[in-house]
This record gives sequence, C-alpha cells and structure tokens, in this order.
Amino acid sequence: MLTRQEKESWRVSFYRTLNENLGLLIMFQYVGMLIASNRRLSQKSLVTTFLLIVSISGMILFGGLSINLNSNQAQAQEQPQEKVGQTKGNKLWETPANLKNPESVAYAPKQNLLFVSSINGKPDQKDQNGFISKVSPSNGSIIDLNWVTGLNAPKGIAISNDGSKLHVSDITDLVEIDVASGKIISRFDPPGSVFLNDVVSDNQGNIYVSDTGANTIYKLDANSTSSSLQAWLQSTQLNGPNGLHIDNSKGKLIVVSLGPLGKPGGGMEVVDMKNKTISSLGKPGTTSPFGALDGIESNATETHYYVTDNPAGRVYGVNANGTGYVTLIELHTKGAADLGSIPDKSTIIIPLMQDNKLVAYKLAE
Ligand SMILES: [Ca+2]
Ligand SMILES: [Ca+2]
Repeated sequence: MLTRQEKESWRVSFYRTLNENLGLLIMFQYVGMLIASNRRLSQKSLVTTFLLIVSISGMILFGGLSINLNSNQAQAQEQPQEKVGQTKGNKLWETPANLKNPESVAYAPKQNLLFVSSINGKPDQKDQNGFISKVSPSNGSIIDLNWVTGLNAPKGIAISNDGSKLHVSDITDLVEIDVASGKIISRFDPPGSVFLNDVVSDNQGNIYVSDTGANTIYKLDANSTSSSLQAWLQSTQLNGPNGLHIDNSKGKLIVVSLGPLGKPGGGMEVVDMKNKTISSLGKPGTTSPFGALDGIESNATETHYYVTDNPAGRVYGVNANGTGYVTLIELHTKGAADLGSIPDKSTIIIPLMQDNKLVAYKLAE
C-alpha cells in the first residue's frame, strides 16, 4: 500500500515523464515533416522554420513548467491539513562502522553518554557475542566499544531515572546492568517470553518490556517486593509490539508495531495505562505511519513522535494527536532500528543495523 506522499511523488514523476515524452514526440514529428518537405524549402522558409522550432521549443518548455507547477499546487492542497512542524533533518555525525548490528540507542543525560546495544549476528540467536557500547553524543566517537559483553542479542535499553541502572532486553530475558561498574546485576526471565524488544521506564520507575513474538507487554513493578517481570497486557491488537514510549502526563503508553512477519503491517497503538484499553493512533497509512515500525521517541513537549520504519530506512514525524505525519529522513539503507533522542537539542540518533553504525540528525523545529 502506497502512502499519500508516495502516491503524490509517483504522480508528479509520472506527469514529468509524460511531459518530456510528449515534447520529444512533437519535436520528432516536426523534424520528420521537415525532412519530407526538404526539397521544396526556399531560404525564406528555412528562416521561418527555424523561428517555428524556437517558438515550439519555448512552448513545450513553458507548458512543461506550468504542468509541473500545477501538479505541485495540487500536491500542496491534498496534504493533510494539519502538518507536523518539522520537515527536514540535517546530518550531524555518524560513528565509525565498528558496532555490530546495532539495534537500540539511549541517551543518558546524567553521564552525557549514548548507550548502544549491538546484536552481533541474528536477532534471536543465543550466541553470547552481543555487547553494549558507550558513544559520545557530541561527535559520535566510540568511547568504549566493549563496555558490557557476554549478552546474546541485546535490543531495547531503558536508563533508570537516577541514571544508575540500565535495563536491556536480551531475547527471552531482561538484563539489569549497574552503570558505575558495567556489571550485570540481575536477569529476569518471564515465563512464555519469545522475542523481547523495547524497554521503557515511567516516571515512577516501573519498567515495561515489549514481546514482539508473544503480543505481550511485561512490567517490572518498582513497588513490588517480588521483583519479577509480569505479563501486564496481552492482546493481538498489539500486532507484534516493538517500540515503546510513555507520555507520563497523559498516562499513555504508545506502541509502534512490526505487524505480521515478512510483510509490513504495523502501525501505532495507544494504551491507556489506567484501564489498559488499546486504540489506534490516527488512520494507519493515512494520518499515521504503516509499515514494519521499530523505534519511537518524542519531542520535548510530546506534541510529535519520531518513528522509524526498519526495512524502509525511514524516519517519520507524527502528530501525537493522530492528525497527520510526514517523512522526515530517507536514510537510503535498510535497517533503521530503535532510535534515541536528545529532546532539548532536537537531535535524533538512528542505529543502522546493516551498516554497523549510528547516524545523528538535527531536526529543524
Ligand atoms: Ca548475537
Ligand atoms: Ca526494536
């Protein structure tokens, strides 16, 4: 299914091609007529012919321009009425390609660091070669490549509110890491877990983990004495849940989904954290993205979300109220995974899984 923008750009390029071909066709026909009547041409009619060619070329050029202008006007009119503020991103930096299938990046304001998970191999293989790195948020230099090792295929990362712990998903386990020492403190292995993906924490310190394979969201309760990862919400409506984002002020958990395996069919769901009802954000493919969605972040004021489509290599800007979305960045590579953000600098950082690096963009707000 094509998005409105894809349809528009296809339509514009179709008209452009049609214009050019029509122009060529008219030129060829005219030259053919000239050759046919070559013998009968006097010097005077040659001058007339030359002037005719010049004016016809001018008409074709002008006609082409005006058709293109019209199609651009039509394009502007057919956009959703409410647009997101950002339309462009300027590239800031990229890391060296020393990461290994990086899946997720998280910004730690206390340490002014980026933590990056590297799957290193297949996303579901327990091969013990996955790792976590420290990267500089100012220029993308790798500070410590093998900061935490011995993981399998680490993905989503949540930093605790005091900056002292990381919670990282690792296929069927949630791993707790002490930031000061880089040591693994505990592992949580909820029964029935299949493919844990993203991890977020709310302002109370509760941890939520998506399970793409089991259509489940688990919760590690900050106030519970049992300290175990419990199934919090299970529903086919979660549609292969991948990226998670919490809007604390509205009490909402936003889920971006991967959809059925092998074909893009994921969208954005909003979970009311009090009564756990699930509703779709906007109309998928019309006012909200539709695809194999991976990561989600928000701007500082929670009015826009930034969402990646992994195989499409694209970053979308989405109105938080579900009224529209735009493509912010075309990465021209597959594997745009779970992005991170520095909201007060309007910066997003995208892991490129197949290219083994991160790339950072400044968004014009
Ligand atoms: Ca691995
Ligand atoms: Ca993910």
